[in-house]
Amino acid sequence: MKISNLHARELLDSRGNPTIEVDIVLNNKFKGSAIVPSGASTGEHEAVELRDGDPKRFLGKGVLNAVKNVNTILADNIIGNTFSTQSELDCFLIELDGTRNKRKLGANAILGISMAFGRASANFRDIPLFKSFKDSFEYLLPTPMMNIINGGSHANNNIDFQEFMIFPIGAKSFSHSLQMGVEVFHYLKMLLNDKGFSTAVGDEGGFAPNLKSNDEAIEIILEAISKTSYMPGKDVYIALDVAASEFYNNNTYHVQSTNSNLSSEQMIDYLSNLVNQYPIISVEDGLDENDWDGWNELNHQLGLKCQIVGDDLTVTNKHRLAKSIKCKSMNAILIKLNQIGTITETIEAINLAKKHNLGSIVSHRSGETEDSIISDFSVSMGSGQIKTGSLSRTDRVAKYNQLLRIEESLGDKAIFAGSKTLGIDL
Ligand code: 2PG
Ligand code: MG
Repeated sequence: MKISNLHARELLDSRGNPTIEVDIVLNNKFKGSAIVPSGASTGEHEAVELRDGDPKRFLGKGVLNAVKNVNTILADNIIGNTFSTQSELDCFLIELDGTRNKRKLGANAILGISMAFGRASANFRDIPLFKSFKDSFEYLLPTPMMNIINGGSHANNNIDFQEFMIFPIGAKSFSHSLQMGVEVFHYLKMLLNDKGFSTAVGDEGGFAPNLKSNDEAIEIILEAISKTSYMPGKDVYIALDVAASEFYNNNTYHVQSTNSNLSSEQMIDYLSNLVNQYPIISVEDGLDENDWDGWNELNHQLGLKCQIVGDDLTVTNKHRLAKSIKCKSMNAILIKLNQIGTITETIEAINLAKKHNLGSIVSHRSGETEDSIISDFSVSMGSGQIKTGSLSRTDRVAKYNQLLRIEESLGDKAIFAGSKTLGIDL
C-alpha cells in the first residue's frame, strides 16, 4: 500500500473544541479518513494531545500545530512510502516521533494517520472495517455499557462519580441490549421529570440532574429499570466510572456529595458497600491513577464479584498494564485509542490483557465526533464490551448505529457477548 496523499484539517468535536481529521489515499485510489476524539478527565500518563495553547484561538485549544505536523513533517516522510501492514506504518510513525509519549508530533496527529490508514487499507483489501484489524471466523458483538447519568467533570451537578451506566448482560443480541438500554433511558427521563429534576444532558448524552448523592443516582436508575420488563441484577446491571483521580488530592478522596474526606482504605470500604448493596458488576477507576497499593486491595476485596477496571491507571499503555498485572491491581482494562496514539499499540494492550484473562472494554472519549471506528474496532478485536455513552446525541448514537449495521451484515454469524467476556465469572 503506497501512500499517495496525506492531508489533515482542524474541525470540531462534540463539545465544540477543535480536533484533527486526517485523509489518506493509498495507490492513488483507496481513501480513508478519520477524526480523533478528546478526553476531559484525562489520565496523567496518557500520550500527549498536542494543542496550540494560543489564547487568541479557541481559548488555546486549537490544533493547528498538530495539523501542520501531518501536512509537513509527516507528509514529507510518508508520502511515496509503501507499507504492507498497519503495524509497519504505526512503527514508522512511532520512530519518527521518537518520544515516549508522542509529545513531539502529537498523539492526535499520529492517531489520525493510524486510523485513516486503517480505513484506507480495509478499502484496499476490499473488506469491511470490522473485519480488518484481525482475521477471525466469528465476530463478537460487544455488550454496551450505556452511561445514562453523568456527573464528575462531565456535568455541572453535585454528583461525584463521573458515569452511572446500565449494562444489560442478559440481552439476547446486541440490538436487544440496545433496545433495553433505550427503554430504561426513556423511563429514567420520565422519572426525573416527575420528581422535578432537570432532564438536560451532560457531555456523553446522559442526564445530569442535581441529585444529592451517588446512591441516589443508582437508586433512580434501579427505579427506571423496574418500570421495564427487565430485572435489575439479572438482565441489567449497573457499571460505574468513579474517575476517582478527579477528586483525589493530598492522599485524600474528597467525596463532596457526602461531605467526606476519605483515605484510600475508607474509599475502598465506600465502594465495597455500594457493590454489596446494589447490582453493580463493574467499577472503573475506583481509586486514583497512582494509588497502586489501594488498587491491589480493591481488587483483592472485590475482584471476584465485580470487574475492577483500569482507565486512568493503565491508559492503554502496555507497560502500565504489565505493572498492573504484576501488582494484581485489576481484572479488566478500558481501551482508548487516543490514550496511546496508534492502532497497533492499542491492539498490543488488548492482546496482553487477553493473555492474562483480563476483560477489555473498548471506549469512546467524552469529546467525540461522528467517527464510529471504535464500533468496528471492538467487533474486530472481539473485546466483548464497549463503553460509548448514552442513548442520545448523535456523537454517541453513531457508534450504536454502526454496531446495528455490523450485526445486520453478519446475520447469524453475529455472536453476542452478553456476560461471556467479563473479567469475572458471575
Ligand atoms: C472516561 C472517559 C470516557 P474522558 O473517563 O472513561 O467516558 O472520559 O474521555 O473525559 O476521559
Ligand atoms: Mg474512565
